[in-house]
Amino acid sequence: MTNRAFPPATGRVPPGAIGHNRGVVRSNYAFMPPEGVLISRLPQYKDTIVRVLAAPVLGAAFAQYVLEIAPGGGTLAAFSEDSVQHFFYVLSGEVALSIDGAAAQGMAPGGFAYLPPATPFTLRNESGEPVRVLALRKRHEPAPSLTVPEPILSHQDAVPMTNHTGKEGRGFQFLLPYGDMRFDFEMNLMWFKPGVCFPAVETHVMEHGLYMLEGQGLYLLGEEWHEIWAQDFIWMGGYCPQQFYPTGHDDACYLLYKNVNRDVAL
Ligand code: UGY
Ligand code: MN
Repeated sequence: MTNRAFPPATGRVPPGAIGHNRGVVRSNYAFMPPEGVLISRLPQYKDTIVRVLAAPVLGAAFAQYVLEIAPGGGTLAAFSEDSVQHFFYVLSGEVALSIDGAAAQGMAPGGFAYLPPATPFTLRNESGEPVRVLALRKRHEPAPSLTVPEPILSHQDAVPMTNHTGKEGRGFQFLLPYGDMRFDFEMNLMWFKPGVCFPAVETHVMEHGLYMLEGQGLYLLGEEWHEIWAQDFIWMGGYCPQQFYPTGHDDACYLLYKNVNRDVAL
């Protein structure tokens, strides 16, 4: 074999790979099934595959990723960024997070962490199994007389399920302290019984990064409906008309980023 020959085949292209794509990218929203999101790597991580879901090049004012950390992988050294907040949510496996030099603590699936700007952290996979972590970075928007929040390390099981809508079949878990004006974003677990949609199509200034965790449904973005299920990602820019209609037999749940608590920049 010369060095110009094709490497030996390791698999076949699946049917539909040429003409079928559930993914859509528009000026103020994007729908992304996982199979099309190619891998990247980052210099601050070793043995870690990074799948970038949202980035400014898409139109988003934040960045969101899935990190796939192999056993022994993760940050090479403590990492921090001035003015940038980090959020982590464990999708599968167990990861060890150290905040500001403190002893590392294990995070299981459903575990999450918020890090204010300029907070050094390490995120490492010290287990023998691969780990998947949803990560988000957002530039902090300071507001007069408000201090910067403290770090948070917790688990979704410790967060109460609420329902401010009063509508049957809805459930909300606000992973960050709801209504605390020091935070300029929310990360919310949104739960739905099958068939329970929003009371109206929403059109609002806030932006979203949506990662589907459980169940399935139909998502309205602009004027198009998309069938959505676990591991699909949606970016919704400001004023993107949106509605969710959960289908199937099981509850649906997604993790939703939303920028809040700050005035419009003019
Ligand atoms: O709070 C929200 O903006 C939420 N209802 N939007 C959404 O789930 N697309
Ligand atoms: Mn919304």
